[in-house]
Amino acid sequence: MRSAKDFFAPLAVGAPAPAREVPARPSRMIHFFDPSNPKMAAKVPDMVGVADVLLGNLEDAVVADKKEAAREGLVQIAKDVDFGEHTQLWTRVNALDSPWVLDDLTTLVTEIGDKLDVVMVPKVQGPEDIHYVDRLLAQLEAKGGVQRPIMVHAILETARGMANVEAIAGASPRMQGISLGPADLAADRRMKTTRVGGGHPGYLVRQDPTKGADGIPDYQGQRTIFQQDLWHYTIARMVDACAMHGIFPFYGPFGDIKDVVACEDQFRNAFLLGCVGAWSLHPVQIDIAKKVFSPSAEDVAHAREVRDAMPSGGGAVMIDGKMEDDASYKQCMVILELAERLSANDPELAKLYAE
Ligand code: 1VU
Ligand code: MG
Repeated sequence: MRSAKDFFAPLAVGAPAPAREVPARPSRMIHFFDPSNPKMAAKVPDMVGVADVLLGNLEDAVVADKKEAAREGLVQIAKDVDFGEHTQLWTRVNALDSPWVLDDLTTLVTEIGDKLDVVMVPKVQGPEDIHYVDRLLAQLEAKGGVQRPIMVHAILETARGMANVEAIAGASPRMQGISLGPADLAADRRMKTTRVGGGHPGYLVRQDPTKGADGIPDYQGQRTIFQQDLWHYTIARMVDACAMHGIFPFYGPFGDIKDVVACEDQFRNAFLLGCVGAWSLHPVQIDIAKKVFSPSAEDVAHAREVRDAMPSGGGAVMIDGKMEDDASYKQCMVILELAERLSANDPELAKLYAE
């Protein structure tokens, strides 16, 4: 492990100094597009200012004989498009054991390094994977004359990665965040769901049987079932790992594109547990994420009421029959800080949250 005093030293001569704080830019949705798909690529300029993050995906979902076209397509898009102040450009490179990743990183950092905000690394197994990418990025930044450090985002999609999630989150000052990758993680853990994220009707708790007049339980009678959340433990642990290292947790993909209702539910569960955003795989999921990961006007109004009732941030007061104190004040400040950050970029939200 690096000494604490060296943690923020550049890992290559000529590389920019690592960031001391993770840039807290709105990232409610990480919108995936395949840069080798001409229809998707053509839509990118119109998505600037609409999506918080546009991610040129080079890994899974891009077939092997399109890998180079996707890489070159992303270079072209990054050179041609002005992403403005409010939309970040990210990429997801191929896995570290693949034949493509070295060329992905070399080409992207040296050609468009100054336009890339974050590199998403799939199938991260442990801090050693982040250390490898960290050093390589520093060497490439130095080679390409990149002026600001490129951040790193890990996907949590292996059992070993899960077991190492705290070490991954703290592995480098480049760490921007972690996303849950439910499909690869399910496969790696040998879970028996074939869905890309979301719930499963078989993962449930059933109401106890009612007893008949004879006192015998009626096992065949009507019993309510309650579907449970397959991802609760994983998301909660990821959120803790990210919070303890001051980086951002994200829910990943929701594959049932047509089921916008369940997608909203899954995103909201993640939001309530502490995630700042989710992936959008199709344009229809952008607005779902925007809605879910922006606090509601009611929550913002309530948070302001609590803040105003406790100007010193402490004590205990009653508001609408409920006790509020230092701890609920802090919860309210989380909502207000998020609302402020989002509305600084979005005039519609600013209007919605106006006092
Ligand atoms: O109207 P047009 O025909 O010009 O365009 C289509 C389509 O090309 C376009 N579109 C998109 N544009 C930008 N970004 C996108 N992600 C995107 N998806 C579609 O919108 C128009 C309407 O599309 P559609 O409703 O007919 O949808 P398609 O059948 O064309 O595409 C659906 C899929 C799901 C295949 C497509 O959205 C897609 O490939 N999304 C990205 C998938 C991805 O990145 N997967 C990897 C991340 S998930 C993971 O790694 C773990 C599972
Ligand atoms: Mg994956």
